[in-house]
Amino acid sequence: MAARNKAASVRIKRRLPPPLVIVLIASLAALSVAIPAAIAQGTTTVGTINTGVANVSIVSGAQNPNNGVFYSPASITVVIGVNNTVVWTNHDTTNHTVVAVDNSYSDTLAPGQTFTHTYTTAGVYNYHCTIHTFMMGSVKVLAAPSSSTTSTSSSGGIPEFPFEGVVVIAVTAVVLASYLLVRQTRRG
Ligand SMILES: [Cu+2]
Repeated sequence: MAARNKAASVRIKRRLPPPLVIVLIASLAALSVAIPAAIAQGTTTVGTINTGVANVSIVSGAQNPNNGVFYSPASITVVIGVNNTVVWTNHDTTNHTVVAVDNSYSDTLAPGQTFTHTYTTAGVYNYHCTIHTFMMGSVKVLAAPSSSTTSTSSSGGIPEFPFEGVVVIAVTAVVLASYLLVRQTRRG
């Protein structure tokens, strides 16, 4: 039994030249790295949207209705994929709130605190301070321009070509190695 197994393994060894096996294993290893990397690259492209920030200050003295300025700027325009995350910072000496008129978000800011909200749908969004009803602001959200989407995906950190190149080389190597393997086996 043991002798027959040994003979079989010798026969297999003779039929699979080591360099060919190494090429095959290396190719498969390259594929196992390149394919998940390529897939990951495809998904990170989506994740790079919504990175920019627009700032709104709750100015010093905003608690006083005669201050004239409360949220500054009171009206801002942001663009999805460019600067659609708005950060409010309370620079006054008392609490203020940022409450959407449609109640989709609300927060109370103590002096020095910030509140962050990311707008994902184009439209005009009015908000106010529920403590000081004379404090009002609005955010106009514009849809992502098609050119900004393109530049975001192409500047996604990792260039596309090397990954595609590795996949093509690895697939070619696997096919070639398999072909040589079959030819070698048939000859033996
Ligand atoms: Cu207020």
